Amino acid sequence: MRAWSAPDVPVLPVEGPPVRVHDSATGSLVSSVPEGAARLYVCGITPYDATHLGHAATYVGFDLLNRAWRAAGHPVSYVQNVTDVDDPLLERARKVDIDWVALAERETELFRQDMEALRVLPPEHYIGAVESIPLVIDYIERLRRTGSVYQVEDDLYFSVSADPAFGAVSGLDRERMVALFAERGGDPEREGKKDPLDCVLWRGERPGEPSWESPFGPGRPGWHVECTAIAQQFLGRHFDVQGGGSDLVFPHHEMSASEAHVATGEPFARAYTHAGMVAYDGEKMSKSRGNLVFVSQLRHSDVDPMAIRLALLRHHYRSDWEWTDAELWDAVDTLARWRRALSLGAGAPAMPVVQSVLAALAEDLDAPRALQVVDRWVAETLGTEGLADTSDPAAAATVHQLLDAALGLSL
Ligand code: 5CA
Ligand code: ZN
Repeated sequence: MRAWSAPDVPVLPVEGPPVRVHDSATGSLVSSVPEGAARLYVCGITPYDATHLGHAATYVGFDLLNRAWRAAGHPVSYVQNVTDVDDPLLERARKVDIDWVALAERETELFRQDMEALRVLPPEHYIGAVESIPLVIDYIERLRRTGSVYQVEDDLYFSVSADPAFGAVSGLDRERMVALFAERGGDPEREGKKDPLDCVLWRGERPGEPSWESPFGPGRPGWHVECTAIAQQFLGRHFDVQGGGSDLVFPHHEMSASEAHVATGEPFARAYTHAGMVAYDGEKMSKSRGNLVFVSQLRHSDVDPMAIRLALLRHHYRSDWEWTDAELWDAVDTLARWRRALSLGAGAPAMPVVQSVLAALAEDLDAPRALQVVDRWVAETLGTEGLADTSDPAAAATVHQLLDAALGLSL
């Protein structure tokens, strides 16, 4: 499907250092020096409600990776999916009594507008689950040939025991896996399964639900195999980073890694990278809890999208944190101050700022540290009691470019 339009990315005067990102599977920073293009898959939205700040934080986080790779001289091949058919979407459409296709289209469109406003670089391939059904069917056929698929009534299941490496992404013990599986769309209690953790590949047709023809009867794809099939189709057998929020570590990323490992005999992503959870009112912001602040709501209240982006960037992408309105207003004030400094033309030396910001971002996307560097430059440039540093005549132009290219902040 169509993604959204790309913002300009200025070319910086120097190349950034090689990028290191956190890998949940090993718990360490992985040096990603891609050969040729860097390949990134980030799990997309399930479009049944508007983009909230938790989603936005996750996509802005991976946008930093995209930008850091580009700054380091790598072209980036970026793929994102849209889970435009799945249980939560169908449930919501039923509840509010609208057509599920119309709901998915509407919310996907709103997401595009939000991403564009936040200057998130679009994926090169933006792929819906529905349009990928032929791919998913092929993938299930491929898994069937490995003997890792079995049937329970009209549904097909992937046997996690087929993958000797199952568990390697999350590193969780079984008890915890079973609990999370039940919480996050799995069915550990279902009778007839070989292992409670086996996940659905193809869900046979149910009355009142959409379905598509397949060699295994009418039905629709399971969630995990959607991302496995899309990632491998558009990025190849393996790729650099699979990303998403930390709520996707298990079962979602574990299952897609296992399916791919069984299908190809090779590892899936080189690193599994996860953003922290954004909370509001003391709990994880989530559609099911309803404690949401929407990006579109803020935009429609005339909040500068760059202030939203800055407020998100003040938190390291891996940390769990709580959204507060105070931080947003703080970001609004900060932007005004930064704009004042940038309007002066001359300022404190800019090249060390470029180097330090790129270095901070290359080291596991440390945006808070990068922003502190900019804060310091602004303070030196504005000065106190007439002690402003104006020694670099081109400082503002350089910092302007840097903010835009590396942090996605166009001021
Ligand atoms: N469609 C699937 C992925 S294939 C899905 O999880 N969709 S979602 O709409 O529920 O979430 C979209 C992305 O936002 C996921 O990466 C998810 O991990 C992330 N996310 C959801 N809630 C939060 C939150 N409160 N804080 C940070 N990220 C979040
Ligand atoms: Zn996914």
